[in-house]
Amino acid sequence: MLDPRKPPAGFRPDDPLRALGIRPPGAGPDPALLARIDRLEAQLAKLEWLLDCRARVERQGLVIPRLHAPDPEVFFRDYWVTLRPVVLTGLVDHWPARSTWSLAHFRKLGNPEVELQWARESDPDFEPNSPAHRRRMPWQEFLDLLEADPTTNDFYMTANNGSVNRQALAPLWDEIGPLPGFLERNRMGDGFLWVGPRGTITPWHHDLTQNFLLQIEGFKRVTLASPAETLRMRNHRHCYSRWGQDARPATGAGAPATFEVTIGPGEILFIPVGWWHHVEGLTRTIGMSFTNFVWPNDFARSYRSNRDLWP
Ligand SMILES: O=C(O)CCC(=O)C(=O)O
Repeated sequence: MLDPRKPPAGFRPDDPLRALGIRPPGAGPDPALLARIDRLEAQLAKLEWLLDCRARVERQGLVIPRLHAPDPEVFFRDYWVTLRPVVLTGLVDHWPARSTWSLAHFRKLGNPEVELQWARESDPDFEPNSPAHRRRMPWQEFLDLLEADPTTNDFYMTANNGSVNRQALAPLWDEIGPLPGFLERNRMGDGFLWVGPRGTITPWHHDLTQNFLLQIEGFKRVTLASPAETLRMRNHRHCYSRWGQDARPATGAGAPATFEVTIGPGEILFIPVGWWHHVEGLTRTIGMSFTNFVWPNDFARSYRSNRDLWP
């Protein structure tokens, strides 16, 4: 019979601590834990080495070409599966939006309530904090702001406002597409609208999908850095970088190699998944982005790093 007042045979005073995985005082670090940390370090060093080999080769001469009206198969073979950025021209000239979209055309949509990003200049972390910067306003008021032609990063209609604006501005989606062989025709409604004044900045980040960034009006300068540069991108949290709003963040050994392209009306930049990018509006801009490719693009589902990463 077990006597509850006496310990069972073989009982050691530190047994409850062991059961909780706690080492008794004075026992020193757990050798199993040390071995695990050592293995993790070696695994991380292996991944770092593989990335660095890629970065070193890319620095020898990667270029971001411009390609006119390629066949989807050529784009797939040379860019989609090789994860190389490219500027595509001549693919969307047949879209009604290319000839109709302008502030004057937008005025004809009435005065629905739209959503934009607002008061960005007072917050250096406006992009990670984007939910707090949402603001609703009448469409015509937003167009007034754009027509005044300021140079500012304080307001911008972005993908973060997508769900509200897709409904509010639904007729615009009748004026885009199709892009057969590249984008799924029945999912063009998933596209995101980007409309802003000269001076908008989208700070350094990478997407969790492959992405087409399309310009309808105006010009954007996009600075890109390969995923192989991630260890130089100061990736402190989720998909963001401490290089933030600075397109040319550093020089010297710690600096990532960057590539600069400017896209204008009718041009599409293919931004492969994981490629870092920083985007600046050089003029007033109207654009869209798309992720509804005919090829599988659901990389976000397996992403596990939406949190703090490096200090
Ligand atoms: O056009 C912009 O300002 C940013 C676009 C972008 O970063 C994206 O589509 O991921």
